[in-house]
Amino acid sequence: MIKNFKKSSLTLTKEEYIKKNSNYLRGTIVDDLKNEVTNGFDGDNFSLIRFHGMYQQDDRDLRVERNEQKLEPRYAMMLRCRLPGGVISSKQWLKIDSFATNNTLYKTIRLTNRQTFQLHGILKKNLKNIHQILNKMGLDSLGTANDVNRNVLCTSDPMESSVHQECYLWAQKISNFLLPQTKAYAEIWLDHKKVFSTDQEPILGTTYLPRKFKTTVVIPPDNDVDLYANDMNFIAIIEKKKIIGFNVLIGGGLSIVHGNKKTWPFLALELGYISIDKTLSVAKAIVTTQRDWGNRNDRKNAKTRYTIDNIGLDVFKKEVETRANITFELIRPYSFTTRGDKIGWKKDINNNWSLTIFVQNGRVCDNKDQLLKSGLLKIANIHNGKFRITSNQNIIISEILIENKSKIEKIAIAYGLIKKISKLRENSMACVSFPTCPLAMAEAERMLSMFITKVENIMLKYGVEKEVIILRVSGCPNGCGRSLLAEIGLIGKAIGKYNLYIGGNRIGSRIPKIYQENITEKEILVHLEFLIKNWSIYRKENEDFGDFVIRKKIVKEIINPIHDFWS
Ligand code: SRM
Ligand code: SF4
Repeated sequence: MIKNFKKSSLTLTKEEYIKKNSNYLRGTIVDDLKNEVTNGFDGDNFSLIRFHGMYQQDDRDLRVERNEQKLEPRYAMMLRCRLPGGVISSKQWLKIDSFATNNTLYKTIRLTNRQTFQLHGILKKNLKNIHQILNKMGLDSLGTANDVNRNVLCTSDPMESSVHQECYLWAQKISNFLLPQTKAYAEIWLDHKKVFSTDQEPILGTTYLPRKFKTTVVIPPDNDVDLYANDMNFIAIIEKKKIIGFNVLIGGGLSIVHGNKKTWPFLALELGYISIDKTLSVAKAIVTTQRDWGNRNDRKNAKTRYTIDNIGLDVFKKEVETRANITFELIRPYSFTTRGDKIGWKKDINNNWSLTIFVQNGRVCDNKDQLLKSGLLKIANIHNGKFRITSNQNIIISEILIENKSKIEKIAIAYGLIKKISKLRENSMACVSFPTCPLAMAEAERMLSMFITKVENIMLKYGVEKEVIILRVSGCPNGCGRSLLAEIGLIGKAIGKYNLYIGGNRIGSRIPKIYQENITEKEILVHLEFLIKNWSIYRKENEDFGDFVIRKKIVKEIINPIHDFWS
């Protein structure tokens, strides 16, 4: 039954007109690049550059001061690279590091929880330069933002097994297959000759998707990609060490609007199993169904999960079957047991070594405790292998030849890259938030490290300091830090104030429930002390924190988020 199904009508959102009138994402970006009066982009271009992988931002720490001085906000761009599966070579890393150091305001590299990196603080005049550097290295930033399929995730380390390698190849294949076809990117940033008369978007269409769209390719039992938060997921089914097909899940997403009950987080739902040869046609069918049936009248109701709610999963599934000319088979058995990265040394399939390094909040910089940026640079200079960015904002130095192992280990130790840290810290995550994120309501990245130290002290006090708790912080309800898949999740409400959610599970298949609203960090710590103390005393053997608070009915379990999240 199709309920509340609205076809696009006269009340299309402004974004829809921007896309439609953009001439395949060109707008007047070229003119804006020539305008030296402002460091920003004008009107529609502010939105259109996102399709090319950039966001216009300003330093929020400086806003008031610059306003008082009657200066333009400190505009600069953030660029997000497209890096399906998170793989980047040492050579590429060296160039990225050099650009970050010499041409950005913050001089850091930020690993994201979608297996790529962002460079914050690029002045408009330096944008072409970075695109050309990326292009020379075989990289780009096309489609890493706005209403398209974003960077495709896969289970982190392709060198773990041959199946992991296959999985990585699928992430690349799907990313390339769903990429915008417009030549605008090449024309604007790489100075290619204008060829727009030949532009076509057979999959995305002239107005692209109604909203952002996220994809994963996953090898159980690792759920490091947090697949349940994604629009389209391919869970590998393996026979005789080969991927023979995928279970397909759709409709996950985590963002909400505080107090708006028409928004809710949602876990991806099972559509069925497909054999491997059907993968791209099913991906196309899912994306085009969402393209045609997604809500273009209200961006807060436009993601796949709302389309599914509007029309029903069965109708969505039938349409995908028709478009892909397939019938979904029954879901094949699968299960997840882990989500975090395996920090430290590991041997790979070729008997080379890999070293997974914990990166607090994904921020690659030097500070007094750790020279992470300098250390990675030094390693990149002697390392012939690859770096791999994980969905937990960490980095793997992979394919280390045995003769380089001790050299790399020495550097890693000397620069403070290998450190003993608690399981709590190892599994923590925060979004970027201040000072660059325009949507931030409260601190996230800049508060997390100290906050973790305080929670570590509580855990030590009650003798549970060796345990894992998944704790995550997001600076606003968009939930980029995936707080709504954490055992303890904080979501910013205002400066210094957060909503506290508890009761997610360790593997990321349960949404936590609100426990306290709009409280300060000090108040959160009081609540956490009470909860952790009780957990340490009354938990069953090996019972996780999230499971404990549900069993003890401290919060209600969320079974159907549409009904249970706000009730
Ligand atoms: Fe996000 C918007 C950062 C993963 C949900 N996100 C933003 C922006 C671009 C703010 C903006 O629109 O101007 C943030 C840039 C901050 C900055 O200064 O860098 C931002 N999001 C991030 C990153 C860097 C967080 C991180 O610390 O790693 C992640 C980049 C991923 C990538 O490489 O592509 C990031 N964002 C996520 C996730 C988690 C995920 O994808 O696994 C989510 C929740 C899952 C989901 O999509 O439901 C997420 N970001 C959002 C939303 C809410 C979207 C929605 O459905 O309503 C926004 C706002 C929007 O799109 O309107 C947003
Ligand atoms: Fe910005 Fe909010 Fe995303 Fe954090 S959760 S990066 S504050 S949009």
